[in-house]
Amino acid sequence: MAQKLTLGYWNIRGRAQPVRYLLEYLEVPYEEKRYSTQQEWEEDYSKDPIKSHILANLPYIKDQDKWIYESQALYIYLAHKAKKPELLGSTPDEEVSVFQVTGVLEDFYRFLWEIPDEQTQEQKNVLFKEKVLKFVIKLNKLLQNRKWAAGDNITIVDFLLFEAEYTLKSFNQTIYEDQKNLQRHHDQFANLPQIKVYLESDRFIKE
Ligand SMILES: N[C@@H](CCC(=O)N[C@@H](CS)C(=O)NCC(=O)O)C(=O)O
Repeated sequence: MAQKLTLGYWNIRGRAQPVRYLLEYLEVPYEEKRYSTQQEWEEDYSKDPIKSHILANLPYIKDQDKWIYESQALYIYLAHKAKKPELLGSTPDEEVSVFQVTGVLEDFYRFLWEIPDEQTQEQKNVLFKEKVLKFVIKLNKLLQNRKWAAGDNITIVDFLLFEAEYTLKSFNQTIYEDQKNLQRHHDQFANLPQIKVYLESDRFIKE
């Protein structure tokens, strides 16, 4: 049996969540090292081998004696490991689209996380309309003539987009009433057999 790799991250969804979807989708055997406290991470961080890794960070993947850091690099590593390089884009145009949609998602998150937690829901809604909604509309329009985020085929950016859609729904329950293409993408991804099983499992962190 193939040896399990380890995904290291905090005990939250965060930046590791799209990587978790990808691991599940690819059915790569894995286990998680979930850090619950800063102290726990610092303990590993201050010891070899992590101590001597210049790029050490969370999330990471440890695959036998190989350590991979930087979340974007983890997707690339996993796509190749599972011998599915087409997930990075199967044509040059698709590959370009993957990076374009990733860029829009980075903008989306940057402005979403700027909304202060301590605001009232009404203030948050105003800021959301001013700063974030335009990226949501852009993504929704992009999906109008596309099955998946980068075109006809599923690619790594769909894993990121699904997480953004999940986050969005918890922020604004009614968002999909006007953004039907995002809803369709969300449902389509959630119904992938491996993802469906994962979302219903206790491995999935719901909040
Ligand atoms: N560019 C890095 C950013 C990683 C990052 O900011 N990690 C945060 C959690 S999301 C962290 O707590 N890292 C551990 C540390 O800074 O020691 C990536 O994409 O992986």
